[in-house]
Amino acid sequence: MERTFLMVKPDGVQRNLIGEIVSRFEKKGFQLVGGKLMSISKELAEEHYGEHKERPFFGELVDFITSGPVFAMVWEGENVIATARQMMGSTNPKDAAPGTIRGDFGITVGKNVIHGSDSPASAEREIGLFFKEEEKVEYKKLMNEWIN
Ligand code: DAT
Ligand code: MG
Repeated sequence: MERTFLMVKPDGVQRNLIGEIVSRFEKKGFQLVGGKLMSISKELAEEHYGEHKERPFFGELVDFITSGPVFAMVWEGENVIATARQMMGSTNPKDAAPGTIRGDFGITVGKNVIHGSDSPASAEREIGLFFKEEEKVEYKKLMNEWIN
């Protein structure tokens, strides 16, 4: 079963949006595999956002993501990587459709509430960066028979 890495960013935590965001993925039918409130070190932030190292906003991005606690999560389900990206909305909240997380709760690209892996390769890499094996929980929900 496919897994993705999602993270409520520091703005989302400060604005009390953890519950709202978890609730959207729960109601969709995806399954929570791991979740934790944590602070991100500068080293982890630079590694996580490594693909953006050369971009002009890299410094700001690292400063922002380390500016307060985040809520890191692993979610599981059929096509969860692409579907979660759709539920998040476009990177810049001004282009994100209403009904998406960024469309409903964000205004500027600097503070866009949530991170989500954009491919199977990045999901595997990011889950590995943030979660130890024992922090991911295997369990069955009988409800899944009513979803799939
Ligand atoms: P996403 O988070 O949708 O995967 P991304 O990987 O292209 O987007 O960029 C990572 C984060 O960097 C994004 O969530 C917000 C920030 N960012 C992207 N483009 C930016 C820009 N032009 N100016 C400032 N911040 C930007
Ligand atoms: Mg990205």
